[in-house]
Amino acid sequence: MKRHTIALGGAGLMLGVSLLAIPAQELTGELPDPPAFAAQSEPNFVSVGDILEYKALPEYHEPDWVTQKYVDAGTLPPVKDRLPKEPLVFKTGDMPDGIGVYGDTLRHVIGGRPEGWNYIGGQSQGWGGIDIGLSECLTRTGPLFEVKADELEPLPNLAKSWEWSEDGHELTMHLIEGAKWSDGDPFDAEDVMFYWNDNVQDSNVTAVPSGTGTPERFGVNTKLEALDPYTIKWTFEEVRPTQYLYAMAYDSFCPGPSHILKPEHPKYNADNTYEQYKNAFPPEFMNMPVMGAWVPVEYRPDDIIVMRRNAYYWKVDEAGNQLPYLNELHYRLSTWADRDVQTVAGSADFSNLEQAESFVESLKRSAEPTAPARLQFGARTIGYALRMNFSANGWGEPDARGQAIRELNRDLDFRKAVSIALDRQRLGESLVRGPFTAIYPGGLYAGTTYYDKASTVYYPYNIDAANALLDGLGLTDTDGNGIRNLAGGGGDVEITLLANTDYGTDTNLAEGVIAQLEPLGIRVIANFQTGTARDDLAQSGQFDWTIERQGSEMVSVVQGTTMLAPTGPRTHPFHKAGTDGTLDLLPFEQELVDAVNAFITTSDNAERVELMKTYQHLFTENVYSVGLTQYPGALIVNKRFANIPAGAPIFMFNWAEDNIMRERVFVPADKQADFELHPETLPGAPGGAGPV
Ligand code: BQZ
Repeated sequence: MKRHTIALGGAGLMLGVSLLAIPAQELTGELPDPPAFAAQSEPNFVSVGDILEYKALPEYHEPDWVTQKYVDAGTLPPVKDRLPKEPLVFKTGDMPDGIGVYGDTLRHVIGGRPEGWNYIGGQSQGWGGIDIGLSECLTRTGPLFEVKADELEPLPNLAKSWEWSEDGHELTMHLIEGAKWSDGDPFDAEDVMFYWNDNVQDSNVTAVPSGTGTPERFGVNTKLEALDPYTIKWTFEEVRPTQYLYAMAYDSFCPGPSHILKPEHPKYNADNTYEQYKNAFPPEFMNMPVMGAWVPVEYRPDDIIVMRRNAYYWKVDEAGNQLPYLNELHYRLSTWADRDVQTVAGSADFSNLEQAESFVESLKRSAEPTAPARLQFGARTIGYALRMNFSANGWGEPDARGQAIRELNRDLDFRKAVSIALDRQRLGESLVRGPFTAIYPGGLYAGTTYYDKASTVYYPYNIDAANALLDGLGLTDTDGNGIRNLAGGGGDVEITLLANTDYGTDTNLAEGVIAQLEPLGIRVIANFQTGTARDDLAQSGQFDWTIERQGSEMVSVVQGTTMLAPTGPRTHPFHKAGTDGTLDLLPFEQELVDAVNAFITTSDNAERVELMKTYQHLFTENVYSVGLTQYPGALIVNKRFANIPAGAPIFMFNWAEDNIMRERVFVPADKQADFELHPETLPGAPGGAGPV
């Protein structure tokens, strides 16, 4: 690997070295291959039908204490009456350790904090698997990591089956029949339509905390209607856009309990504002009705959220045992780095090792024979990029300085200068040395399905050319203070860089970028915010640049596809519509949108491969975002747990909290620990103080 010379100090700028405009092709270079790094285990690839089916079983079972303390006491219906006509049945053949037993607790540690329980109204529960567990969605994609590549399609979930019309414009979906919310209220199309009509379609609501619940996520002018309580029908402009089945999974189509949300929604409650609707169920509100396997029964601020098994959960194993096997979940409210430390030490049970700075210590501790947890690295699916705000027509309402930066962000020579002023090798090594990090030029990740190296344009480190490009843009230091000025005698070039302080990696990379851009003579100012505040600023366009750990769209392409380009006014993470509702796309952005839309509407795989090559070339040649570094994550799980699928990645179509299918994870009887805080209890009534 060619060592980069240390960047010239500001002096390099003072020389006023204004090289002749360098032809674009001389700025490109050969992208180094990522260091060899083999994932430590591979999935056992299966078909969708090998994982689950929906069918009635001759008998059903539940933990003995549920029968004795609740059913026999007449406070809970018998388990067969709490289950749907045809429950979702997990097939034993796909369960690594087979049929499980009831008992024990899965102890998570998380770095987020709950805003409240109105997920579809835009509230975060603190991440780390809480919302993934609560929010069951029409389809499911997390477990697709183990599905054969040529049979890839979202798993059925709340939607148990679907069929396309002859002309491919209509998709009829059949919902599971007879499933109930954790308070016994029936789940049906009313919940689906409340989510679609009064959250996705209502622009006053940020549907789901990541903001992905936008109409265009499901196709422009797409319609959805309920034909009966268990049948819904989608109508698309495109022909057979199977892509949207991925959007019907987490996080963008997970209906909420309409029976308690609707009365708080301003459309049905004239006394409520949208803010009051969003905040109607604060973290203190217990036993929020969920479709997930566990229900929040205890919340202690900055300490813990405790969840107990949902007695109405609508999934079973092939022996008829109602899931989940685990009675209780904990979410210790700490930091993300502490999640790694506690899981490796054995005081917690699960972590996505995703901050490269923790790799060496975690590996060392996990290698000890007495280590309580097993650690397994997967593929390089964690990637960071510097993203620039491309909106010049008002998104985020920038001031004059911010507007000037937006204009610069839209200039390719400016983006190239920033890109080639960064030493990606050093940035990666600043996180962790060894074969982990790889130079990431932006776009789709190396090593993933649709990645094509030949279509990837790489602009290697070249500080002199970077300075020359900025000189060529007229950004010279006219007042001699060592900082370039905006063209035409403007003020200093000052750029704010938004980063998430919940993660050391995010701020470390931000600081590395700030330091490496000093020789360019532009002042980059850290705007470090905690998770929720950062997410809000990023989603509302209040940033110049952000350091971003990217989503699944850069890994799988099929998950979050519409986010790959500004395909709608509110779909793209760093280019949303301005105050007039329009998108001021640059020509290459329109070409990206066209490639993504064509990808969505074709089912011809060869065509899709070619479209993603076009996408990758456009994205990287135009430095749509400035790729920084890419590295693998590792799943750390306490050794007492069984049914952890081989090769489960921490992040691919979704996070590992979904991928490992926690509802069928168990602890063998002879390994069970006594961590339950509310043993032999069930969640109480909605709003109730705690378990009963
Ligand atoms: C995993 C994940 C499960 C969100 C969140 C958090 C938010 C983002 C992102 C990850 C956390 C963990 O990621 O880092 O390992 O457990 O929760 O949801 O970063 O701030 O907004 O997109 O998923």
